Amino acid sequence: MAQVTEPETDNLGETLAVEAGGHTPWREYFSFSTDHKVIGIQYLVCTFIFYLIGGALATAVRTELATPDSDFVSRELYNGLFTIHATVMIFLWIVPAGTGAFGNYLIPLMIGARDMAFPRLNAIAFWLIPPGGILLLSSFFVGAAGAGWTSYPPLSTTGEKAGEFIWILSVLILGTSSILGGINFLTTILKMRMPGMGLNDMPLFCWAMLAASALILISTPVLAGALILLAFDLIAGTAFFNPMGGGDPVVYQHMFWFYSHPAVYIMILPIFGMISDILPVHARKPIFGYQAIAYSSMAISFLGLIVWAHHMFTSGTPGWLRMFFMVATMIIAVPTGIKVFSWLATVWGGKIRLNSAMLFGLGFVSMFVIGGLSGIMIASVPFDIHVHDTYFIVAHLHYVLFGGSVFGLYAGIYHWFPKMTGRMMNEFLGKLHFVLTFIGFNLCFLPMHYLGLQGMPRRVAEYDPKFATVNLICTVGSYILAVSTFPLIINAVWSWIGGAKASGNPWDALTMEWQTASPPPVENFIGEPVRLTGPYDYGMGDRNSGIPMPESQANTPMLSGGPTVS
Ligand code: HEM
Ligand SMILES: [Cu+2]
Repeated sequence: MAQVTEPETDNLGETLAVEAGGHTPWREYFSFSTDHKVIGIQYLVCTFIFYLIGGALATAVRTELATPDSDFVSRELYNGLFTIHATVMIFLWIVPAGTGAFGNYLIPLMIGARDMAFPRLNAIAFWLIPPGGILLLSSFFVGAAGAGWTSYPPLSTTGEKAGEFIWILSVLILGTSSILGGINFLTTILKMRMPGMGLNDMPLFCWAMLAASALILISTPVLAGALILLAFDLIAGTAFFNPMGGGDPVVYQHMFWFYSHPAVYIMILPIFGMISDILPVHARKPIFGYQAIAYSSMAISFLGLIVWAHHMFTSGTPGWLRMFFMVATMIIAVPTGIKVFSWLATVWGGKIRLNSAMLFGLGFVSMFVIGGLSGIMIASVPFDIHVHDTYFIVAHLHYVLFGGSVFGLYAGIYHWFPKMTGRMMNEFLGKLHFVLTFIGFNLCFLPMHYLGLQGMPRRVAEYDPKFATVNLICTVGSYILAVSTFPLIINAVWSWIGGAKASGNPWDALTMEWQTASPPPVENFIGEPVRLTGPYDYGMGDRNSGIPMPESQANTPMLSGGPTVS
């Protein structure tokens, strides 16, 4: 359990909270703790380690692609590398880091609760991750699965059987973890809010987690079903997906994408929520369009469930059905656009603090817009048929998953690090991290749009020499991207040990997690948490100053209704 640290006196208003708050001893992070804050940090550190492994695999993939010949690794190993790279990045980094790490750490604090609704279930959900991940990586020793992270039959059922089976098992374990987490978030948000906090008084991150959790509960079991049937086909000789025995491989694709399209929103919705909470703080302005952002999360969640077959335009889907999925997919641009314009209106004219958190937040918005635009392009059937299975798709998915998700996760790390550790991060290293990431990322993935339009296929270890120069540029970009993680790692370790002490509320933010000590005491708040303002009432005291209410006003509870949108 957390220990009491030396009392601090530098922050007058907080002495009480700081005295009772405390730093968690190291061994606590290696124990089966049920404290949501410990579990959140366990998730963050553990998934970050997997991210580094996934990144190393990506670097190997790009090294192979630096030249047109297959000279760095064998073709089989290449298939294993990009398959495990993609699986690690999705199931062991973005999904668990967005939901498990930030969801766990922030949700109870933001709604004024003492912990998650089911603390032990929470610990179980986390402790499925390390074994699931290690199992997945161990598949390299038996010949890793090489059918891509989609694992379509018949390729997946006729290739490397042991590796494929391990892949199925580990994804099932990781999916189970995600479902257990989803149940917990849904219950916590709906049942554990502090007295007087309605749904419309919650920070937008909570709304986003509500939408993401609903998606997890509806769609992940379908993936589990598909994988179990696939496992039977693989090892027991059944023919659910094998036409020779009366099965249909396209059924697998339907089941797979019924999960995996929503999975994109399971990854991105928590990030949307984080950005909606980060931008107003560092722009010193109320969020623009609170309700529009909140409800657009729900709309995205619903629409996300009915568009899966846009991944199957070339799978013999009949024309009339393709029209439905094309239109439904394009409609998702509406709620997404609402969010983007609300963010722009939020920062517009604000007193912007261009610190690392804000740089990554703004970087997220711009990179995500590029990914969104190429998304609308490939939603259109004729264009998709043209670029299907080319590098255009690889470019698009990385703009969404790296530009959209990883930039947002980075913003979240810089923003909430002081809360989690009680220490400030170094701004110089943070900015260096941003610049390297931004350059490396765009150098690596922007040219892939061109490669795709020119017809370079994805998932190949060798390619036409006419693509050599552009591929070399991409590979250089990927090395810069790999280097870019060092300033972050150095910064995080160094700041955690010896960074400047953070006050309870170093950013002058208004959401509940900043109204307690950094790091928060064991049960989050000393006494009953009190909500003094809405989550985004910046500048209510003096509209022109762009700073939150003066201390005198902040102590008088002044807001009982929803957040003010002005
Ligand atoms: C969190 C970040 C990332 C995610 C979620 C991610 C996800 C994916 C996914 C899903 C694929 C599969 C595409 C397919 O099946 O054809 C893939 C492939 C690939 N990734 Fe990543 N990736 C990430 C980061 C990176 C980075 C940093 C690099 C480069 C350094 C990279 C390089 C590649 C390459 C070159 C392929 C193509 C493999 C091929 O088609 O042969 N990825 N990635
Ligand atoms: Cu999709």
